[in-house]
Amino acid sequence: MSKLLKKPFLAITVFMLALLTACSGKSSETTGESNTPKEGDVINAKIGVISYMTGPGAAYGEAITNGFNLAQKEINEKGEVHIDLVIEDSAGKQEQALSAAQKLMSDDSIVALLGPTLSTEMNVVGPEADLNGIPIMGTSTTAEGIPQIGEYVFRNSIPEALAIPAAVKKAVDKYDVKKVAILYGNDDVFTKSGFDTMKKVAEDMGLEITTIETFQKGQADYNAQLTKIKGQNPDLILASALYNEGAVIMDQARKLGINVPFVGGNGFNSPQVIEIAGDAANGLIVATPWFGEKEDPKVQEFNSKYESEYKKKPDQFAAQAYDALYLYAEALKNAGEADRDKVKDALLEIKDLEGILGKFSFDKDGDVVMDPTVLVIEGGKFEIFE
Ligand code: 1QQ
Repeated sequence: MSKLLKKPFLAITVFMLALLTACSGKSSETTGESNTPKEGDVINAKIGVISYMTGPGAAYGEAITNGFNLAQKEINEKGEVHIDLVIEDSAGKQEQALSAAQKLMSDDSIVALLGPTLSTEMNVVGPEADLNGIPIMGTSTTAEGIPQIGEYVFRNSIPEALAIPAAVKKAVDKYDVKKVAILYGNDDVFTKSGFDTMKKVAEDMGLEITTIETFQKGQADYNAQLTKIKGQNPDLILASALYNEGAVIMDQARKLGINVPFVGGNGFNSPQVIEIAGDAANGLIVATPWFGEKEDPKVQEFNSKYESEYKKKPDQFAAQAYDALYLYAEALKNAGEADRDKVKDALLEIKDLEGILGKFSFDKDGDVVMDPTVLVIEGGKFEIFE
């Protein structure tokens, strides 16, 4: 449903409640003071964060919370909006993400939520946030259908459906690809969604799919799948995986003598892939809104602040998180107060807000509109793929 349409039943409920209150002769408590903020007032807001901070994918959550913390510091220094962050760990698990979110949304002083990290988690947290009428913004959730969960659900990460076709098309052109093998995790919302897109793109481009292989989270041995793939001699491998499985897959593939390039989705776009797989990561192609080597002064300033604060280079996940907090700060300023509904409406009104990833606007569903850049790992680092 379009986020511009208010839920009609909500309006009816509010009307009925107002009527009941009037009939019972009770009036709601008033302080006699106007709630309208005065010019120059600082808007104080508490924002809840659900992040994958411990467990095998903790590097995603670490980068994400670093991005939030850096943006928070800058925003608070500017003095128009003062943001407090309440951060909860989800450990990448649905149940933990849901209980963290429930704890945060039951606190009326929390105006909005950021996260969770994985689409798998957002699939259970998003509906709950929507039901509770609290805006929630995923900064790394890229599976199909996330913002469509409800009118309060947003994301500032580009969907797999946009990133993967861009990467596959470039790889197919460059390497004159005719045959592809597909490998994906079948127990995760994001890796499954990436697979659906990969299959569709391959079919639309008339490529031969030699085989479709699956794996599960935490799997250590991919030799069975990779041996089968090797026997069919594809020109390119499409792999939909999070970094910890993805890096091991590339390592084992190279050890088996599979030297063709890989195309991965968002999960693969992490420095952790290089850290874990070393030279075996060379030849991995991904599409992303983030390229840290860009000459853009905003990007360079972000890089140097991030590096001096956290002693490492920022990645896509840190950059998306950083921009997301600025989106909320802008929405809070325009809303004029830390009110859940007003912030939700104000997010939709944002047009071309300049971030380090580019200009942000949300479409009617709450998805961002943005062009990805295609990168390849070469010589142990991400470079523009041409
Ligand atoms: C998702 C993703 C992951 C790569 C986030 C870390 O894109 O779960 O949607």
